[in-house]
Amino acid sequence: MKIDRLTPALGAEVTGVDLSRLLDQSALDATNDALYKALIDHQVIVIRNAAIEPLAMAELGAGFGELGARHHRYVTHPDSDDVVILEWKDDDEPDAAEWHSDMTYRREPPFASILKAVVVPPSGGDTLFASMYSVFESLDPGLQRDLGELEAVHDMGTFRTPAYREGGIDGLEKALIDAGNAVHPIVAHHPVTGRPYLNVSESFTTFVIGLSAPQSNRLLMMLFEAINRPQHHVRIRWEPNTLAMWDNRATQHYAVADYLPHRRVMHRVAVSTDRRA
Ligand SMILES: O=C(O)CCC(=O)C(=O)O
Repeated sequence: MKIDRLTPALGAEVTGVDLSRLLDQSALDATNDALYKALIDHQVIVIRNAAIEPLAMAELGAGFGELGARHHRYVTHPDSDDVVILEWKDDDEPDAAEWHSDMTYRREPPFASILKAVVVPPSGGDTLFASMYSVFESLDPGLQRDLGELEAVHDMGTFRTPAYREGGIDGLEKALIDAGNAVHPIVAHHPVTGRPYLNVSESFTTFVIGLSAPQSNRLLMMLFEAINRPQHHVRIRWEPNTLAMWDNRATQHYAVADYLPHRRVMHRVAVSTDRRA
Protein backbone atom coordinates (compact mmCIF):
# COMPACT_ATOMS: atom_id res chain seq x y z
CA MET A 1 0.00 0.00 0.00
CA LYS A 2 1.36 3.43 -0.94
CA ILE A 3 0.15 6.63 0.68
CA ASP A 4 0.60 10.10 -0.83
CA ARG A 5 -0.37 13.11 1.26
CA LEU A 6 -2.56 15.56 -0.66
CA THR A 7 -2.26 18.88 1.21
CA PRO A 8 -0.39 19.95 4.37
CA ALA A 9 -3.75 20.15 6.18
CA LEU A 10 -5.15 16.69 5.40
CA GLY A 11 -5.93 13.98 2.89
CA ALA A 12 -4.04 11.11 1.28
CA GLU A 13 -4.39 9.11 -1.87
CA VAL A 14 -3.91 5.39 -1.23
CA THR A 15 -2.67 3.15 -4.04
CA GLY A 16 -1.78 -0.52 -4.19
CA VAL A 17 -5.00 -1.77 -2.65
CA ASP A 18 -7.54 -3.59 -4.80
CA LEU A 19 -10.82 -3.55 -2.88
CA SER A 20 -12.54 -5.72 -5.49
CA ARG A 21 -10.21 -8.62 -4.64
CA LEU A 22 -10.70 -8.85 -0.88
CA LEU A 23 -12.08 -12.33 -1.12
CA ASP A 24 -11.51 -13.65 2.36
CA GLN A 25 -11.95 -12.27 5.86
CA SER A 26 -8.25 -12.18 6.74
CA ALA A 27 -7.43 -10.10 3.63
CA LEU A 28 -10.30 -7.76 4.51
CA ASP A 29 -9.15 -7.43 8.15
CA ALA A 30 -5.54 -6.67 7.19
CA THR A 31 -6.68 -4.08 4.65
CA ASN A 32 -9.05 -2.50 7.16
CA ASP A 33 -6.20 -2.21 9.71
CA ALA A 34 -3.94 -0.49 7.19
CA LEU A 35 -6.71 1.82 5.93
CA TYR A 36 -7.66 2.69 9.51
CA LYS A 37 -4.11 3.76 10.29
CA ALA A 38 -4.05 5.89 7.13
CA LEU A 39 -7.39 7.41 8.07
CA ILE A 40 -6.22 8.40 11.57
CA ASP A 41 -3.00 9.86 10.13
CA HIS A 42 -4.55 11.74 7.19
CA GLN A 43 -8.25 12.20 8.15
CA VAL A 44 -9.49 11.58 4.58
CA ILE A 45 -8.27 8.81 2.31
CA VAL A 46 -9.01 8.39 -1.37
CA ILE A 47 -8.79 5.21 -3.43
CA ARG A 48 -9.23 5.30 -7.21
CA ASN A 49 -10.72 2.47 -9.30
CA ALA A 50 -12.50 0.94 -6.31
CA ALA A 51 -15.09 -0.97 -8.31
CA ILE A 52 -16.92 -2.57 -5.40
CA GLU A 53 -20.60 -3.45 -5.28
CA PRO A 54 -22.91 -2.10 -2.56
CA LEU A 55 -22.78 -5.30 -0.47
CA ALA A 56 -18.97 -5.33 -0.52
CA MET A 57 -18.94 -1.65 0.38
CA ALA A 58 -21.13 -2.33 3.41
CA GLU A 59 -18.81 -5.21 4.34
CA LEU A 60 -15.81 -2.92 4.06
CA GLY A 61 -17.54 -0.42 6.36
CA ALA A 62 -18.49 -3.12 8.86
CA GLY A 63 -14.79 -3.90 9.27
CA PHE A 64 -14.36 -0.47 10.88
CA GLY A 65 -17.32 -0.59 13.26
CA GLU A 66 -21.07 -0.87 13.55
CA LEU A 67 -23.06 0.39 10.60
CA GLY A 68 -26.43 1.89 10.82
CA ALA A 69 -26.62 5.50 11.91
CA ARG A 70 -29.53 5.53 9.47
CA HIS A 71 -30.24 8.89 7.95
CA HIS A 72 -33.75 10.25 8.49
CA ARG A 73 -34.00 11.35 4.84
CA TYR A 74 -32.03 9.46 2.24
CA VAL A 75 -33.07 6.34 0.28
CA THR A 76 -31.05 3.16 0.47
CA HIS A 77 -29.79 0.79 -2.23
CA PRO A 78 -32.01 -2.22 -3.09
CA ASP A 79 -29.05 -4.59 -2.51
CA SER A 80 -28.12 -3.23 0.91
CA ASP A 81 -29.99 -1.13 3.42
CA ASP A 82 -26.64 0.08 4.72
CA VAL A 83 -25.84 1.87 1.48
CA VAL A 84 -27.46 5.26 1.01
CA ILE A 85 -27.91 6.64 -2.51
CA LEU A 86 -27.18 10.33 -2.95
CA GLU A 87 -28.50 11.39 -6.35
CA TRP A 88 -28.95 14.92 -7.72
CA LYS A 89 -29.87 16.13 -11.21
CA ASP A 90 -31.94 18.64 -13.24
CA ASP A 91 -33.40 21.27 -10.94
CA ASP A 92 -32.78 19.41 -7.67
CA GLU A 93 -31.32 21.34 -4.77
CA PRO A 94 -28.33 19.36 -3.46
CA ASP A 95 -28.26 19.61 0.32
CA ALA A 96 -24.57 19.29 1.12
CA ALA A 97 -23.12 22.49 -0.35
CA GLU A 98 -22.27 23.80 3.10
CA TRP A 99 -19.60 22.86 5.63
CA HIS A 100 -20.66 20.05 7.95
CA SER A 101 -19.70 16.93 9.85
CA ASP A 102 -22.35 14.29 9.38
CA MET A 103 -25.28 14.11 11.78
CA THR A 104 -23.86 16.13 14.66
CA TYR A 105 -27.47 16.70 15.71
CA ARG A 106 -27.16 13.18 17.16
CA ARG A 107 -25.59 12.72 20.56
CA GLU A 108 -23.21 10.23 19.02
CA PRO A 109 -22.55 11.21 15.41
CA PRO A 110 -21.09 8.54 13.11
CA PHE A 111 -17.35 7.91 13.37
CA ALA A 112 -16.71 7.78 9.65
CA SER A 113 -18.29 7.65 6.23
CA ILE A 114 -17.31 5.91 3.03
CA LEU A 115 -18.44 7.52 -0.21
CA LYS A 116 -18.10 6.08 -3.71
CA ALA A 117 -18.76 7.92 -6.96
CA VAL A 118 -21.12 6.04 -9.29
CA VAL A 119 -22.11 8.66 -11.88
CA VAL A 120 -20.10 11.86 -12.14
CA PRO A 121 -20.96 15.00 -14.10
CA PRO A 122 -18.71 16.05 -17.01
CA SER A 123 -17.06 18.57 -14.70
CA GLY A 124 -17.63 19.87 -11.19
CA GLY A 125 -19.26 18.02 -8.30
CA ASP A 126 -16.00 18.01 -6.31
CA THR A 127 -16.04 17.56 -2.54
CA LEU A 128 -13.91 19.69 -0.22
CA PHE A 129 -12.76 18.47 3.16
CA ALA A 130 -11.47 20.65 6.01
CA SER A 131 -9.23 19.55 8.87
CA MET A 132 -10.79 20.77 12.08
CA TYR A 133 -7.43 20.20 13.84
CA SER A 134 -5.90 22.67 11.43
CA VAL A 135 -8.73 25.20 11.93
CA PHE A 136 -8.44 24.96 15.73
CA GLU A 137 -4.65 25.36 15.64
CA SER A 138 -5.01 28.51 13.50
CA LEU A 139 -7.00 30.31 16.23
CA ASP A 140 -5.46 32.70 18.71
CA PRO A 141 -4.36 30.80 21.89
CA GLY A 142 -6.57 33.02 24.11
CA LEU A 143 -9.59 32.26 21.95
CA GLN A 144 -8.70 28.55 22.00
CA ARG A 145 -8.80 28.65 25.81
CA ASP A 146 -12.12 30.54 25.95
CA LEU A 147 -13.71 28.17 23.43
CA GLY A 148 -12.62 25.25 25.61
CA GLU A 149 -15.20 26.37 28.19
CA LEU A 150 -18.14 26.47 25.77
CA GLU A 151 -20.77 24.09 24.43
CA ALA A 152 -23.12 24.54 21.48
CA VAL A 153 -26.45 23.20 20.28
CA HIS A 154 -26.57 21.23 17.03
CA ASP A 155 -29.80 20.46 15.17
CA MET A 156 -31.00 19.44 11.70
CA GLY A 157 -30.36 22.90 10.22
CA THR A 158 -31.39 23.28 6.59
CA PHE A 159 -32.90 19.78 6.45
CA ARG A 160 -35.89 21.78 7.74
CA THR A 161 -36.61 22.94 4.19
CA PRO A 162 -37.48 19.57 2.61
CA ALA A 163 -39.27 18.52 5.81
CA TYR A 164 -41.46 21.62 5.65
CA ARG A 165 -42.03 21.49 1.90
CA GLU A 166 -43.06 17.86 2.05
CA GLY A 167 -45.06 17.82 5.28
CA GLY A 168 -45.89 21.38 6.28
CA ILE A 169 -45.51 22.38 9.90
CA ASP A 170 -46.48 18.87 11.12
CA GLY A 171 -43.82 17.35 8.90
CA LEU A 172 -41.28 19.82 10.17
CA GLU A 173 -42.08 19.10 13.81
CA LYS A 174 -41.89 15.36 13.22
CA ALA A 175 -38.55 15.67 11.41
CA LEU A 176 -37.12 17.76 14.25
CA ILE A 177 -38.14 15.09 16.74
CA ASP A 178 -36.87 12.22 14.56
CA ALA A 179 -33.51 13.86 13.93
CA GLY A 180 -33.18 15.11 17.50
CA ASN A 181 -30.68 17.65 18.70
CA ALA A 182 -27.49 17.52 20.70
CA VAL A 183 -25.12 19.67 22.73
CA HIS A 184 -21.41 19.21 22.01
CA PRO A 185 -18.28 20.94 23.32
CA ILE A 186 -17.00 23.58 20.90
CA VAL A 187 -13.51 22.15 21.35
CA ALA A 188 -13.63 18.36 21.16
CA HIS A 189 -10.73 15.93 21.57
CA HIS A 190 -10.19 13.14 19.11
CA PRO A 191 -10.64 9.82 20.94
CA VAL A 192 -7.63 8.19 19.25
CA THR A 193 -5.09 10.99 18.76
CA GLY A 194 -6.20 13.12 21.74
CA ARG A 195 -5.76 16.22 19.56
CA PRO A 196 -8.20 19.13 20.02
CA TYR A 197 -10.38 20.17 17.12
CA LEU A 198 -13.04 22.77 16.42
CA ASN A 199 -16.46 21.17 16.65
CA VAL A 200 -19.02 23.60 15.18
CA SER A 201 -20.45 23.67 11.65
CA GLU A 202 -22.49 26.13 9.65
CA SER A 203 -24.95 23.36 8.75
CA PHE A 204 -25.90 22.14 12.16
CA THR A 205 -24.57 24.36 14.97
CA THR A 206 -27.27 26.84 15.90
CA PHE A 207 -26.46 28.34 19.27
CA VAL A 208 -23.74 28.68 21.90
CA ILE A 209 -25.03 27.79 25.35
CA GLY A 210 -24.91 30.67 27.81
CA LEU A 211 -24.52 33.50 25.27
CA SER A 212 -27.13 35.98 24.07
CA ALA A 213 -28.33 35.48 20.48
CA PRO A 214 -26.17 38.35 19.09
CA GLN A 215 -23.06 37.12 20.96
CA SER A 216 -23.65 33.54 19.85
CA ASN A 217 -24.19 34.57 16.22
CA ARG A 218 -21.06 36.72 16.17
CA LEU A 219 -18.88 34.00 17.65
CA LEU A 220 -20.23 31.29 15.34
CA MET A 221 -19.84 33.48 12.25
CA MET A 222 -16.21 34.11 13.14
CA LEU A 223 -15.57 30.37 13.55
CA PHE A 224 -17.39 29.48 10.30
CA GLU A 225 -15.26 32.03 8.48
CA ALA A 226 -12.11 30.37 9.89
CA ILE A 227 -13.31 26.97 8.57
CA ASN A 228 -13.68 28.50 5.11
CA ARG A 229 -9.95 29.33 4.73
CA PRO A 230 -8.37 27.24 1.94
CA GLN A 231 -5.20 26.34 3.87
CA HIS A 232 -7.33 23.93 5.95
CA HIS A 233 -8.73 22.11 2.91
CA VAL A 234 -8.27 19.38 0.36
CA ARG A 235 -10.46 19.18 -2.75
CA ILE A 236 -11.34 15.76 -4.17
CA ARG A 237 -12.13 15.41 -7.85
CA TRP A 238 -14.32 12.34 -8.41
CA GLU A 239 -14.17 9.77 -11.19
CA PRO A 240 -16.49 6.75 -11.40
CA ASN A 241 -15.34 4.29 -8.70
CA THR A 242 -13.34 6.83 -6.75
CA LEU A 243 -13.89 5.95 -3.11
CA ALA A 244 -13.18 8.26 -0.18
CA MET A 245 -13.38 7.60 3.52
CA TRP A 246 -13.34 10.39 6.08
CA ASP A 247 -13.00 10.51 9.84
CA ASN A 248 -16.17 12.40 10.68
CA ARG A 249 -14.84 13.53 14.07
CA ALA A 250 -12.19 16.04 13.10
CA THR A 251 -13.16 16.87 9.53
CA GLN A 252 -15.93 18.68 7.76
CA HIS A 253 -16.90 18.44 4.12
CA TYR A 254 -18.63 20.53 1.48
CA ALA A 255 -20.07 19.01 -1.72
CA VAL A 256 -19.87 21.68 -4.41
CA ALA A 257 -23.25 21.93 -6.20
CA ASP A 258 -22.00 23.39 -9.49
CA TYR A 259 -22.86 20.58 -11.93
CA LEU A 260 -26.66 20.68 -12.43
CA PRO A 261 -28.58 19.86 -14.57
CA HIS A 262 -26.04 17.01 -15.00
CA ARG A 263 -26.54 13.92 -12.87
CA ARG A 264 -24.30 12.94 -9.96
CA VAL A 265 -24.83 9.67 -8.07
CA MET A 266 -22.87 8.58 -5.00
CA HIS A 267 -23.13 5.59 -2.65
CA ARG A 268 -22.46 6.17 1.02
CA VAL A 269 -21.95 3.90 4.02
CA ALA A 270 -21.94 5.50 7.48
CA VAL A 271 -19.92 3.76 10.20
CA SER A 272 -21.35 4.73 13.56
CA THR A 273 -18.79 3.32 16.00
CA ASP A 274 -15.00 3.03 15.89
CA ARG A 275 -14.12 -0.59 16.61
CA ARG A 276 -10.43 0.21 17.16
CA ALA A 277 -10.75 3.33 19.37
O1 LIG B 1 -21.80 14.07 -2.12
C1 LIG B 1 -20.79 14.39 -1.52
O2 LIG B 1 -19.73 14.64 -2.06
C2 LIG B 1 -20.81 14.50 -0.02
C3 LIG B 1 -22.15 14.20 0.51
C4 LIG B 1 -22.24 14.55 1.95
O3 LIG B 1 -22.13 15.69 2.33
C5 LIG B 1 -22.41 13.50 2.91
O4 LIG B 1 -22.40 12.33 2.55
O5 LIG B 1 -22.52 13.85 4.10
